[in-house]
Amino acid sequence: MKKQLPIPVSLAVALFFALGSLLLPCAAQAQVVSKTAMAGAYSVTLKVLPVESFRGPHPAMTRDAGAQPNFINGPEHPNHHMVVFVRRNNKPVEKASVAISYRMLSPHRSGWTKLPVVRMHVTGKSLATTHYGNNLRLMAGSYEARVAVNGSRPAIFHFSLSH
Ligand SMILES: [Cu+2]
Repeated sequence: MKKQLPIPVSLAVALFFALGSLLLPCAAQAQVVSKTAMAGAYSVTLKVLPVESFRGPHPAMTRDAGAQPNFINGPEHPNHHMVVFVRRNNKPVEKASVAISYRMLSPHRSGWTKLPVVRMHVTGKSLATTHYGNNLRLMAGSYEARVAVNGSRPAIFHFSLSH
């Protein structure tokens, strides 16, 4: 019987690269918003990241206080992790009362939504990684977010998501 291995292998390699080039733009778009603004005396860095896990064998996030997380596969089907890192005098603030609200500006304007704010840190890291926010579902569009810390004047952010 004739050996036909070389052709299927080269086909598989070609397919691998063809699929890879299809998947690559998606991976490159694992889009991250990171913006910093002042809320009174506090420096606030807003990040909008891919959704994060709070439970399961290797949760990325450890909840310390505040609201309950919107779990992956929960009723909201969250697709993003919107959080703020708070600093004062260039030091992370590990305990603060943080209020986050947001609205879509386009493609259509929505009312303000309050994000239930979880205080969390990165699992396995120190409390210096403390941040505040939650998983949530956001569609593509442009948004405004307001973040107040310990009753400060809010920091105001604008950001866009392509997916
Ligand atoms: Cu987090």
